[in-house]
Amino acid sequence: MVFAVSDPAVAEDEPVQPWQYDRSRAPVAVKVLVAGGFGVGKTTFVSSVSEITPLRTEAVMTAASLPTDDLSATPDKHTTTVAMDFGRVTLADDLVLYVYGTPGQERFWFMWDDLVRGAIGGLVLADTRRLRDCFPALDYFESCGLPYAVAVNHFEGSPEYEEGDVREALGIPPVVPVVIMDARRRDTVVESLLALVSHALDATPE
Ligand SMILES: Nc1nc2c(ncn2[C@@H]2O[C@H](COP(=O)(O)OP(=O)(O)O)[C@@H](O)[C@H]2O)c(=O)[nH]1
Ligand SMILES: [Mg+2]
Repeated sequence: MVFAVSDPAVAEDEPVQPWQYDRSRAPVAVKVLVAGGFGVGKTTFVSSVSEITPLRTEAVMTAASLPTDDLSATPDKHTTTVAMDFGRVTLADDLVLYVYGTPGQERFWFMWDDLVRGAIGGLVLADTRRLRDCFPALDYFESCGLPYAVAVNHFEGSPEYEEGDVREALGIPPVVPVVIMDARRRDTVVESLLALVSHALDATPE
């Protein structure tokens, strides 16, 4: 993080003291949420993009969750997020994002009311094989009036739909961005976050 030194008389090799920081030039930090159904790629998304070692709260899934957690689309998944994922990404010199991945399963949704506090927007991840799994996240963001965008995470072997098809299937209004991305590829993850942030800024009253 770069803070400008306000006093030009300070020699470059002298350590910067707290009272010399020009806080008006410090980057703005904003919080965004990444939501969506179980196994849609939220933890992968946060890990791909974070500049810091992401905080994860993964717990190993046991036979006890078999009746409730549908693993048919993600057979290699052995852990699940029980609280949140957390990462940080610098989108521009003056903009830092704190990215919070929500837990996917219904039994952990009570966490969302805490996670949403102070967020400027939410990104809803969608898997085209299980589109209906993102309805709870869409409903939640709509009900609390939080600006959101939809990011389709394409898994190999899943049908490849155009943005317009996904928009229609989910009933997403034209003003809401819908992007196609791959949660494992940082460049596409950054593009989705940029789409969300610019939409959230447009939606924020002056
Ligand atoms: N093929 C493929 N696998 C993915 C992709 N994104 C995530 N995965 C895998 O899908 C599984 C579930 O991902 P995870 O990030 O844990 O989902 P979460 O439950 O939403 O946090 C993991 O085994 C990931 O490695 C993707 O874009 N393509
Ligand atoms: Mg997870």
